[in-house]
Amino acid sequence: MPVNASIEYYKAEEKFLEAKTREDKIACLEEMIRLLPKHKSSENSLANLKKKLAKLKNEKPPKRGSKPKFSIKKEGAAQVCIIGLPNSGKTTLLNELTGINAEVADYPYTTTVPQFGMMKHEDVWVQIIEIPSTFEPEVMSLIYTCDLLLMLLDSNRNLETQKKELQNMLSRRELHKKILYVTTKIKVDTEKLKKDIWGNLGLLRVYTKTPGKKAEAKPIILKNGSIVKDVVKEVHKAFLKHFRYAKVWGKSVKFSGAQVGLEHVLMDRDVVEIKS
Ligand SMILES: Nc1nc2c(ncn2[C@@H]2O[C@H](COP(=O)(O)OP(=O)(O)OP(=O)(O)O)[C@@H](O)[C@H]2O)c(=O)[nH]1
Ligand SMILES: [Mg+2]
Repeated sequence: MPVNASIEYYKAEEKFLEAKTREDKIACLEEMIRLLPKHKSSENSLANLKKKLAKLKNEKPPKRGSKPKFSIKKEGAAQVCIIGLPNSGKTTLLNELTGINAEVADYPYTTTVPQFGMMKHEDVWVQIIEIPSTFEPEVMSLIYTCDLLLMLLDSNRNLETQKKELQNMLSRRELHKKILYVTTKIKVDTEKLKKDIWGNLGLLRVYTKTPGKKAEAKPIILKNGSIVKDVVKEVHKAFLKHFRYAKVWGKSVKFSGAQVGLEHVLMDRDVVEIKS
């Protein structure tokens, strides 16, 4: 944020934030550079604006019909997309959640290509993707296949307006996804957020076990509401025919090692031993 900038400067910035085409963005940036107070404390802002301008000017105007599609291979238990207005703290949060080191800067449209990394929560990995705030169709297409949206709301701006704008943008594209709202630029408890992300994915972990041995360390990931039958199918479909009963340890049973049938509903972190 430049020091002592004029109202005109902020108006130009606002226009820049709303600019849709490369040409408009270039024009707005040039205007912002012109209007920026030229003193020592705004040197950084000036350098950032110039960098951004150079980047835009170097970009070839996109050819019609030849836009690259982004496709990111799904990895881990689920895929979560981060969306928010430009400069709302998306990359900062992505870096915090996944430990990657994607570029963060105090100007909008720093991220123009989806950035992604893996978040570890307890013993599961979840893929997190930053959707660039250009909202071009080829980046928005990533949202169709993701499992959850993290919608970032910048606490320095009006929360309701941002929410509306983002929600409208999604519904215009017929993107109806489960949304977890996160307010940024205030202290965010990352561990709690990781827990909330996992909780909102609607998944559960089940550890299989063979008699006399410890449960497997790596969980099988299933949808909430899954039953013993789903675990058996996951382990080996052929076991279904020979299934007799299962022993379960964990939250879904009243006592450890309770005997249950194929229709028994499991809960997160249950241990299951299949008897056939
Ligand atoms: N004080 C503070 N600043 C933050 C926080 N999160 C982000 N910022 C700052 O906000 C600016 C933008 O952060 P980014 O993470 O690059 O935001 P972004 O949404 O990825 O931005 P674009 O990719 O350009 O759309 C940077 O100067 C960050 O340092 C936060 O929690 N607290
Ligand atoms: Mg970014």
